[in-house]
Amino acid sequence: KRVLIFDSGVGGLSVYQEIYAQLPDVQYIYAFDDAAFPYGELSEEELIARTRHIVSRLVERHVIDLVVIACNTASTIVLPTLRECLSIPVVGVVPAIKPAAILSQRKVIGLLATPATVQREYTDLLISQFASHCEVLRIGSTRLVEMAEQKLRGQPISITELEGILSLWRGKVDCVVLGCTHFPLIKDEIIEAIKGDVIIVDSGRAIANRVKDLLGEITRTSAEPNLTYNSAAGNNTAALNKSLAEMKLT
Ligand code: DGN
Repeated sequence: KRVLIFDSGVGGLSVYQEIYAQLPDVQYIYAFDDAAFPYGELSEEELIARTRHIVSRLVERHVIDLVVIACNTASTIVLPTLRECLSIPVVGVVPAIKPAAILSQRKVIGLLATPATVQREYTDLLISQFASHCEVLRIGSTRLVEMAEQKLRGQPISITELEGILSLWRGKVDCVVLGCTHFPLIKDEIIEAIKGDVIIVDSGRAIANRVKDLLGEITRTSAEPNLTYNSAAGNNTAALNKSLAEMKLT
């Protein structure tokens, strides 16, 4: 079986790690559109057109059983279009508002995502459906996405800068939703910057469970390279490759 995992950058690797932990024998293609990174800055029209174009081209060229859109920014807007034009299952990643609303004692949740995701109608819907009894303090940050990319490329990231970005939450939230797939990559730093007891939730494990269930329903097997990178740019490639090797992605 072969799964395509797609994001605008390296964030989808956090989702890949969770899926791989459950399904080590599956073949993976990891594709990231860093020519248009960061997706949080694109208009909805651009994002839909770009994602549809790239993903459908990849599905045409490779034998793929299932697609994971490992990007909240894209998933909260492109899933209906993609499901319409592809004949294989498409799994999306959206902010884990529902578990956070259950886990939060104080009923004050922090949502950390891209500027686009925090403003999406889909996010409003998730909140009104699952967390209407909670206060949700949203922080949309492209800088944080860049910091996650920096970390994976072996560059240091500043906890002081993180503290500044997250200052809205100080002493308020007891549960934080990582609503961007880049953020589990800097989870330790986020915890350090929040200073205080918080539960951190992301969607990785739930996505892995969903992929496992769906793949179980497919019977075809195939034999191709284990992991392929499709990248338009390559700054600090050596450091990035080292991080990928550490994550067992090579
Ligand atoms: N990793 C993407 C997400 O989950 O929303 C965001 C990446 C970006 O381009 N900003």
